[in-house]
Amino acid sequence: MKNEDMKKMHPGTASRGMHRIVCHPERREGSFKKKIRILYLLAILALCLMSGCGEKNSAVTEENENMHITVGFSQLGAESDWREANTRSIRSTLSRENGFELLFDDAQQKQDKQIIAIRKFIQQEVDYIVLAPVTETGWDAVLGEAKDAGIPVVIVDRRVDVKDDELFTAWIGSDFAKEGAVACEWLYEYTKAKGISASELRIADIQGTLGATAQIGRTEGIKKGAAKYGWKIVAAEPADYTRAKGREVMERLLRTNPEINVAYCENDNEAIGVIEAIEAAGLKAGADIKNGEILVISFDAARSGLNMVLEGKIALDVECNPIQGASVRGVINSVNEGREYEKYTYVTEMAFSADDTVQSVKIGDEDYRITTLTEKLLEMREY
Ligand code: GZL
Repeated sequence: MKNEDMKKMHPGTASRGMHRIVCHPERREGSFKKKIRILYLLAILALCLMSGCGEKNSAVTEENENMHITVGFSQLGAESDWREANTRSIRSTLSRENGFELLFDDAQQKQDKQIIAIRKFIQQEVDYIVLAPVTETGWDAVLGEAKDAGIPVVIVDRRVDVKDDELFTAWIGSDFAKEGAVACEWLYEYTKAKGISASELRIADIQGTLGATAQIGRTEGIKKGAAKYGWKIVAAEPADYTRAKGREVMERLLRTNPEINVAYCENDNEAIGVIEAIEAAGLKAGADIKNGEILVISFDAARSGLNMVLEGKIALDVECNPIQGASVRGVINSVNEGREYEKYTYVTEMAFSADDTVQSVKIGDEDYRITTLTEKLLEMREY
């Protein structure tokens, strides 16, 4: 091709002789162009591959999505430190990284909202439902609907009282009657060691949400203790596990029953409200009943309650363990893979006291250890 012609083809090209092996601009241009074209083609190919892979990726993502186990979690509320720790435990365990897609609903302590949430999960065709029921009764119909839809239901924390226990797949939670018994056996041993006779005790039972398994078990505990040891329960009122209600109920009871010397609070948030009421009345929360202090017993052993134990304002805090996520995940994975699993799983729990007067109590044949709380122990706790 003539030089002039080549110029026309490739403006800006020049040749410096046809025999030297140089990288002619036009050839460079041609090869440059070719390289660009090749790069361009490679880029397109890569894009196709990418998009193809993208499709594949999206297919894989799609497949991954499909591999995620979808779980609808109906949590009863956010009324206490315990409840928030329970929610954190389950939400952090049923995570996307662990292969779950979690739909969460907070029912603000209303059963009808929980029933609506469960029906919504059924419509969304989730793979599993986790239910933390606000009270024991009223679940037969909606659990029947979940069963008819082929959706296994895992109950956490409180129990459901249903005609057919095949309406739920498994339950994970605490032995609330035992929690109540531990508190009462400690109260008996403690007052005996301090020379306080049973007939001197005037107990206010600040109850949890009426009809909740925790309330039923803990209230049963103090009733049995009173009958067994001759204590007098001068008042029993629900405070819905909240600090505000605990304070309101105790302020009223101190006015109507000034002889109260034991406050049996069915969770830490109530106990903190009760202590506020005691102090607002110019009284003192402590264990020295003989000198007019009001001995406070609590449940949950959340950090907020244990801080009060360290301050000597709560004499005994019986743990109720909210860390249930791993057990829930275990049951769901077992069901998913057709493996054996326990229908009922009890979480492990302890009891913490402000001093070492009582180091263990007898619960049936068991020597149940009472742990004297220290700063160090508190630092090590998860919630
Ligand atoms: C107990 C749980 C109770 C806690 C409260 O398992 O149901 O509900 O004791 C919570 O703190 O509100």
